[in-house]
Amino acid sequence: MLDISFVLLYLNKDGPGEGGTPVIIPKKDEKKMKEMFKINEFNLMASDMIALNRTLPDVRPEGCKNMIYPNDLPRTSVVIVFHNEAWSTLLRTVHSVIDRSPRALLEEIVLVDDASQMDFLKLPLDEYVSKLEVPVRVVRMEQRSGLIRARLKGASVSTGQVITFLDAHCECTTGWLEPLLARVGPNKRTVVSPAIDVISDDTFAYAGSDVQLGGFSWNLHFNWVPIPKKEMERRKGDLTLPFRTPTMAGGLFSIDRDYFQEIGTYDAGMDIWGGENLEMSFRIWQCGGTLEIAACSHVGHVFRKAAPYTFPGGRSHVIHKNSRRLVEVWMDEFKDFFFTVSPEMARVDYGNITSRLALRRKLQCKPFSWYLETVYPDAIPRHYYSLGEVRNVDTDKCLDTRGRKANKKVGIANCHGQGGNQIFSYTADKEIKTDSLCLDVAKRGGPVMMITCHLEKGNQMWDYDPEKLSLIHVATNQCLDKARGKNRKAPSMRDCRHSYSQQWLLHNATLPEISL
Ligand code: LR7
Ligand code: MN
Repeated sequence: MLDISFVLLYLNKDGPGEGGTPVIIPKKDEKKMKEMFKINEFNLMASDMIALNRTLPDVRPEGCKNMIYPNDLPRTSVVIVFHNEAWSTLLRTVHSVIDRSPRALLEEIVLVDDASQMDFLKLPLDEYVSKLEVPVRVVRMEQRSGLIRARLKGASVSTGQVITFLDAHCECTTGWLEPLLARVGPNKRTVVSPAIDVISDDTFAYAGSDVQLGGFSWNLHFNWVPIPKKEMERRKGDLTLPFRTPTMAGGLFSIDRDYFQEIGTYDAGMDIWGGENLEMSFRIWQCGGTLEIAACSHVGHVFRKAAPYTFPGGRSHVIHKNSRRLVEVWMDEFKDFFFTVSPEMARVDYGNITSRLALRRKLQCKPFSWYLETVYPDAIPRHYYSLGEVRNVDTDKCLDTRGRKANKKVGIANCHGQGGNQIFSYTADKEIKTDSLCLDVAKRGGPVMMITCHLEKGNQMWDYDPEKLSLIHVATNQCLDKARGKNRKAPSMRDCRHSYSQQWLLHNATLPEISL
């Protein structure tokens, strides 16, 4: 790992990946490349070829580049937790922090090794960082603890007035730190994330991206959502202002040290990975804080398609447990909604949450209904006629998203009772909605597409007749029908005949007061 080529590459400004350009691996090395990819679930061979201090493009909005910041910004500790991270990505994160942060603002870097197994992350790491010009401390978890408890450890040994968390495969660009500290400094209850750019897991190319906000899906995973009109208007065209965001991705943010304590740090009962980002987002908003994205701060992150590490206890168990804890503590009467979508979550053993409930009482936090009304109105339908599977009377099969995203046909599959892809809501706005997608028919005879809900009725408006059990698409005046002809895996649209094949059972009609 520490061979001489690293040192040479470190000096080569025309080298691979400079300026954020993609690294192309020669054909002859492809086999080796694929082998190495499995170690971290990113192109380790490419990463290892790139200098630890490579140059990057300046992707900030124009107005950010000449911004003047106050000279009394608070100092920050940067806390980076890792488990079995690659040398090159970890150290490139560290170098990008050191090279692109004003020395006066950087208290220290704290690396928390969450019981990694690779030898190069032991003594060689200690030795390497001891020679850097900024104090870098390495602390080690005695046993695999997960990123949540590792961050708690890092925070507890750090000393800066602000704590800035980063994932272990990031690259900070010019001017990344000042916009974060400039928000947290004067507003102790404001927690700020940078705009997160994409470092390709295949080529390590750096791609600047426009700001998107944080949201969450019905199964309680973080997702990106477009900026709503209201937030755009509040900014009056100024692209340099920070955005308020309903949630944060979780890995990259700055928080005032005292506020981190006051607001209840993290839920230490959460394991390994997942849920802590949404938990902290709800907690901040519901308990009187503000969550923002600083549009002038750009940090890249290697987005991976899979986790390279183990989840002791099983991935799905861990994630359901963490999610269940946040649902129980923060979501009040809305928890049933999430249990319908993820029945497994409703069955998982989630441990003791007494101290988190006590925290919520102590801080006198607002209800989840307030969050949904004020912060994130589009998260889930607050009024709906039904939520659950949509089952065809003739075939006994269910509507199913088949895991497909926007602008694809909705499918049909055997009903499985496991929630997820078979959960649809017939809403008070007369949409058949699954997550942020609505069933949409553009012409007579179909197809039935899943399109981002637009709340403008039109092609997304359906009448349900609870006696005839028919779902009538208003614009075409046709009925949703079973799969027919060549296409056995998608529902069809036919003139209404009220046959069994056009009858659909909507489940879990929880709000009968909504008249049809
Ligand atoms: O057991 C573990 N111990 C750890 O120390 C598991 C992970 N980790 C470390 C890991 O080495 C990494 O540095 O924790 C960090 C985050 O793990 P990743 O990189 O595997 O997670 P991710 O980038 O896929 O996931 C996002 O969601 C997580 C939910 O728990 C965390 O909040 C991550 O920090 C978060 N990453 C980001 O927000 C970066 C932007 C990605 C997006 C969207
Ligand atoms: Mn990550």
